[in-house]
Amino acid sequence: MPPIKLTYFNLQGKGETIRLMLAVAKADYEDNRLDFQQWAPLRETTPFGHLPIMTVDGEELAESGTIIRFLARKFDLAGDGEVGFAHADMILEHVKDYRKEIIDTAFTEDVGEKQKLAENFIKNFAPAWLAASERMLILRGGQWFSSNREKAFEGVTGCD
Ligand SMILES: N[C@@H](CCC(=O)N[C@@H](CS)C(=O)NCC(=O)O)C(=O)O
Repeated sequence: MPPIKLTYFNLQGKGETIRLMLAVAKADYEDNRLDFQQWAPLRETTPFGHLPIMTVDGEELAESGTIIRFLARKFDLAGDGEVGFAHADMILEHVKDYRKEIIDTAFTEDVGEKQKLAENFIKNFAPAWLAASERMLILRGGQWFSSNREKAFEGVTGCD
């Protein structure tokens, strides 16, 4: 049995960054994808009633940010030193802001409100978010958001 088991839904959502990190690290892991029927009885057994959860050597971890930071440290993807780690972590938090805008828009039911949110996203939020990301990337040398070092990404094309 692989030493790492990731449990999430069969979608990208909050699981995909974790899957990508495990792919980059070439880690042996079980990609346990649940449908909502399978999830219902499991919900109360999880630490915070949410997915993703990840089991590592029998230890159960919850919270996507925690799992991402754990894997970053475990597989040396966290950047160089404390400052390199903080630079990588800044981008994780920045991406969370982006996801939140999209999710809030996608799950808004009122069509007029959804339209307003989508327009604001396209006209204001996304350009500002991208400009800030670009500024940050240039500040760090133009290739990596943290530590400017080559990693073994060859052959990693993402997850299905
Ligand atoms: N703060 C948590 C939130 C996790 C979360 O919202 N998970 C959603 C899927 S993305 C979930 O488990 N939904 C099912 C439910 O709440 O029953 C994290 O970042 O891991």
